[in-house]
Amino acid sequence: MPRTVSLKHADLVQLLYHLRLSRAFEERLSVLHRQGKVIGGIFSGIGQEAIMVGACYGLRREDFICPLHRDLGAFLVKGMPPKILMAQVFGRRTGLSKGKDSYLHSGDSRLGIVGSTSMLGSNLPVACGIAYGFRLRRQDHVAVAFFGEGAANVGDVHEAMNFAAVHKLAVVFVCVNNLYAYSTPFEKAFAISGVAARAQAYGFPGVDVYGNDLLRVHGAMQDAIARARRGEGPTLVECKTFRWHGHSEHDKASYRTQEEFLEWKSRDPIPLYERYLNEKGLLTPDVGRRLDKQIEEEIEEAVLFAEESPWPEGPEALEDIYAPADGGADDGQR
Ligand SMILES: Cc1ncc(C[n+]2csc(CCOP(=O)(O)OP(=O)(O)O)c2C)c(N)n1
Repeated sequence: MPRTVSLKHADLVQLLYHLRLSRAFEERLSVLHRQGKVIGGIFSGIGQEAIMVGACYGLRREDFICPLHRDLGAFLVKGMPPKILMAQVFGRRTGLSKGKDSYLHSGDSRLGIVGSTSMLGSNLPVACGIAYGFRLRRQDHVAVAFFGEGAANVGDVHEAMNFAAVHKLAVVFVCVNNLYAYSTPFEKAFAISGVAARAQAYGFPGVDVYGNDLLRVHGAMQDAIARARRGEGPTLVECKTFRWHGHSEHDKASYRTQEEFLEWKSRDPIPLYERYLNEKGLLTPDVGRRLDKQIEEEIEEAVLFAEESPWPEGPEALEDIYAPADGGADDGQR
């Protein structure tokens, strides 16, 4: 059971801002995708926001996150400006990869964000490498790697967990268990009831939290992060949740029942957290309106910025492919 989180009132409200920003950003993306304005696929994390916000809120700039395809909220909480992220999905030159790809395959080393490859699970060994670097430089920063329960059965994941355990690396492995890997239900891919139980076999703690409860996720993550900073090694935090949309926006998710979908929709992480804030008297109508207005403006500005941004020129595809040979300035984006 995670310890009780003690956060200042301003932080508690800021957490709601991040939940609502992630939701609003992804809802807008869904519409933009249907309008044909977005390049490539969109892998919506709507319904899972409490995990990204709870895990990343409070991380240092120097800490690194290694998110996967559904973890857009993590980019925003780690400090990625919405307009840069929007330009990325529009495939524009002002986006993260300057138009080389779309969606979440790019990161920004200045913000501590590593873009993912398409190979599920390949981000976990990368997180181990980053944490090993922290060890060599005697820094108490942490690396947080996200993966789905589908990715959990890939060999890279096992290798990374074993390596992190043996070397007591400052890594937190966050398994976003949304019960389906594309159309494969959890019970068709696992003979156990959860992924967290595996941690014991590697030799570090595994924690199972309800992923729609922001404060529970944040509490479990704060414990795991503190342990990592103390040099005591990795933790596996499994967060059970459900994705509301299909695997990607073209997928109608007909492999799930309507009852299951409605049941999980009624467990929306945002009203759950809002009820908590209300009970504490922190979510007055004024605060709610101010947050909504701010988010609406930020998203409008982001869409406008993306739409007005230039497309990349062909030869630019060959720029920024390798690290500068002279060790010179690196703008951090890949
Ligand atoms: C190694 C590997 N195997 C298969 C795929 C194809 N693939 C992409 S996403 C996906 C489902 C992933 O499910 P999960 O890891 O649970 O994450 P979720 O999409 O549910 O967030 C699959 C099978 C891939 N990209 N990489």
